[in-house]
Amino acid sequence: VTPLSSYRNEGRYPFCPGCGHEHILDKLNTALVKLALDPRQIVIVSDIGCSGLSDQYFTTDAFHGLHGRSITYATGIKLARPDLKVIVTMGDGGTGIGGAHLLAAARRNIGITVLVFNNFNFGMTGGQHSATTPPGAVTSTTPGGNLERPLDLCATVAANGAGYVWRGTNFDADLPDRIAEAIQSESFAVLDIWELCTAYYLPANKASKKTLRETLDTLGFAVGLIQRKEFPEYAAALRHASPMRAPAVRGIEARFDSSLVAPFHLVLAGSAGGKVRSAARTVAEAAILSGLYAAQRDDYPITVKTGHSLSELVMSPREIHYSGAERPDALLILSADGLAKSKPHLAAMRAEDHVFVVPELGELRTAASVHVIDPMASPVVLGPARIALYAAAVVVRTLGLFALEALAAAVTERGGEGAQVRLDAIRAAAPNTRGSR
Ligand SMILES: Cc1ncc(C[n+]2csc(CCOP(=O)(O)OP(=O)(O)O)c2C)c(N)n1
Ligand code: SF4
Ligand SMILES: [Mg+2]
Repeated sequence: VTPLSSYRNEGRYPFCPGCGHEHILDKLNTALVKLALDPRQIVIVSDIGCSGLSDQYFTTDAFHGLHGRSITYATGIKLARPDLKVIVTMGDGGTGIGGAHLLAAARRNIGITVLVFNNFNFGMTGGQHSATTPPGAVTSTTPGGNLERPLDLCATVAANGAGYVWRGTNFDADLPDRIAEAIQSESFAVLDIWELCTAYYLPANKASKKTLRETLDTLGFAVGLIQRKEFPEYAAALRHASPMRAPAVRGIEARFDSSLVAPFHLVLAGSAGGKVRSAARTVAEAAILSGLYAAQRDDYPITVKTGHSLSELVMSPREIHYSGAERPDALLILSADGLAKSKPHLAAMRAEDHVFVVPELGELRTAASVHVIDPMASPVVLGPARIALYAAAVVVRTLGLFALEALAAAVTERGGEGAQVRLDAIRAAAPNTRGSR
């Protein structure tokens, strides 16, 4: 891989002027440039809050989830792919809300790096005090001055087994080197980086670079490299101790052909209960059986039994490094829920793209060419749960993505209950199929 001069993308940071988050991210970038890692080997897992906005400004992979839970996602990623460098960006609020996860990660010494953007308050929600707010500090929830003792993050994780622990401020010249060191170490690495929220904390407390140091001294909190020890790293230890615990991967061997020469993006959009995701999975497996790479990304509401169900599929003769399909080559819309959810996809489509719809959505307006699929015209009667697979098979056949036999083979190989009904749905999509309804 050619060394990169930056791991930042074109995006401008959204932070308030002077916010310490911006300095830390620039220093993270310097550290990454210094390490010259392949960006595909790096995952930035962001927490929630202003610090949680960080991942989108980098050309690395990323994951963004719930407040205080970033360490859990990062742990999962590291366990699945120990070869990756996993970096968490989280606020002090996240360390309080996700305190138990911080402790668990330290006890396991899981090999991820956590950068704590410690600005002593919940920046994003209006400057409420957090687990690290210094005594006496004025915040929107401690108008008379904070009465709680701040959490000594570093002492806590160090006592509980973290291999690399450092504390300093965003003003420290050696911060890029320490971040690089932490990423390189095969340990749970925590950098508690003190900085200032210029919107809330700084005006209420007249804080500065100098007062950060004074507060550290007054509290007696250790500064600099606090711990560097070689404890066993959890992901490696787990693989060593019980190799069988790695998830079993069912290999799919290619035995059909595909004429695809470029990545093809297919989106299936329908409703909960419509077996949209399983139809997409069958198409993805058939693509792999046809010698292609395939990636599937699903979207459905937390209330899984109601609302939309949407799958974005990428099928490609080349390795896939991005699994989204913002502008589909083909979009299959199976219901009004699917239509509502796929509006942004539809808006991005052009004349050379294809939209497939069920008859009730036939009036749809789009720049792409519209094909109507009528499940009632299928030569075999399709239960509601098989319409998505039938329609997906019609799309595959109409666009000549690969042979319908590959779809049938995907169903047969997976097997299980209902395989015969799924095979019938696929066969019904063949051009000359005759049957009685
Ligand atoms: C479980 C949960 N509780 C509360 C919130 C609301 N919330 C959003 S951002 C935020 C504060 C973030 O503070 P911090 O983690 O310190 O990040 P900062 O904004 O200071 O960078 C809170 C409480 C939430 N999103 N999730
Ligand atoms: S509110 Fe505070 S933490 Fe958020 S961007 Fe503004 S200065 Fe930074
Ligand atoms: Mg904060």
